[in-house]
Amino acid sequence: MKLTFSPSSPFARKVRISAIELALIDRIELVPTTVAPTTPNEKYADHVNPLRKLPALILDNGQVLFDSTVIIEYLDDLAGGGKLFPAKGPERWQVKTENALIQGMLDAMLLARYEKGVRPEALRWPKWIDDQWDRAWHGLKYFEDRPEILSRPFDITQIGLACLLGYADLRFPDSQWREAYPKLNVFNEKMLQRESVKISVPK
Ligand SMILES: N[C@@H](CCC(=O)N[C@@H](CS)C(=O)NCC(=O)O)C(=O)O
Repeated sequence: MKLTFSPSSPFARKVRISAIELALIDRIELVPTTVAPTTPNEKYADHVNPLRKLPALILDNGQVLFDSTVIIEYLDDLAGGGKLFPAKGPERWQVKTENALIQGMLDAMLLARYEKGVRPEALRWPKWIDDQWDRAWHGLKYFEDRPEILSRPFDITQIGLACLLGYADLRFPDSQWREAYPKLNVFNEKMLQRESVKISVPK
């Protein structure tokens, strides 16, 4: 299998950590890929993902899976199922909801980052950047207020949160999330002790 990948992408990092934790990483070739708003990679759009986003997983039979959540559910199935996403019951829907929240927070952070880093300076709208960041900030509060999520056995929510906090450090180094959310700080330090999380910190 091939995974379109960039070391700074929190979505690709989620897949990489999941693959390591599920002992599937040796079956996946990481393919460095460049995609960015306003510079269309037409080949990628035509042959991999029409949305021009990474990661995408190209299976050995040529089938292409995206987005990161679909890929991780696929890998979880391949590893026997119920490992990173609970297989059934209320826990399954709770974890899927938490994953949707983290996906939305990451989308908001990426939009804020693109607005700051890609859009020409004269066209930037600070209020819109603040609004996107505010969504991520409230998402962090959701997890700070629910320490039972942070202390559960390792799952997709915890992988997603570790990737999100790593992305905050990379792209929003002045956000002071550690001061505002001390339980998330303790959680993050614990996550960084796992090999899969430690070796994938974005630089
Ligand atoms: N929902 C997607 C989001 C993926 C995504 O936004 N990836 C970013 C990289 S971190 C991307 O490819 N951006 C390029 C663009 O939006 O043009 C997923 O979970 O895989």
